[in-house]
Amino acid sequence: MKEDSFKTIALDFNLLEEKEMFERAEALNNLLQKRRTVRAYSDKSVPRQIIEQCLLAANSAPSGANRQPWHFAVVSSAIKKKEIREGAEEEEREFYNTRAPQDWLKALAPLGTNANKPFLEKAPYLIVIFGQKFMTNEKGQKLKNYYVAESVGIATGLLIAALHNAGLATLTHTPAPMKFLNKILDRPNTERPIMILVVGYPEQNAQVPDITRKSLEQFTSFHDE
Ligand code: IYR
Repeated sequence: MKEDSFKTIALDFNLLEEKEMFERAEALNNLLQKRRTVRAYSDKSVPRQIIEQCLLAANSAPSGANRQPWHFAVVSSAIKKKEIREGAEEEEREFYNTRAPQDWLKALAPLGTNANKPFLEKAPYLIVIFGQKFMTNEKGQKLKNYYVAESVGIATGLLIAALHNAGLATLTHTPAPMKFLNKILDRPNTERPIMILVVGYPEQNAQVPDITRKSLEQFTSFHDE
């Protein structure tokens, strides 16, 4: 990664016909419309090379000052997954029994979630995503990163899309607080856990909540003049 000298190379860009542009846009939309958050996983294993390709796709995300301020801890160890489940369920019990305000519990009711998180042990992979507030350069100097939450959010979105495209199901899980993840995965204090991405195949006949997505008119406005 170049630090402070500005150098350019020719952009690799293919200009497409508008018909093909629309077809591609529509095809990706159709693919992503089929993505659903899955909470019931099979324990069938997933080849690591597939996960690696999806991680490389995620790492193409734009980031503040190109610092790529993320770390993806890919967990398949049964022992570590159990520790993560225990840590998460402890926080979730607190959340559901004490911390969560009534309106929040009401908003979650249609999703049918509770403090029990068996998928954290059953799914073949947990990808724990950390944001790096600081990085160390080649000279060992500590540099502040920028737009960390935004950058990690974009990278995570690309990862979810890449995994879905590869034929895998995912679940974003965010027990709070998540500091227990630094300890289990031996990550430094300058890194903040952002979320756990559960990755695997859905259980046979998996059910998902019957939810709808907003229409284009509901979530966009076009400003043409
Ligand atoms: N972290 C909890 C609660 C939860 C919160 C939201 I916002 C969700 O969309 C779903 C769940 C849990 O995972 O159960």
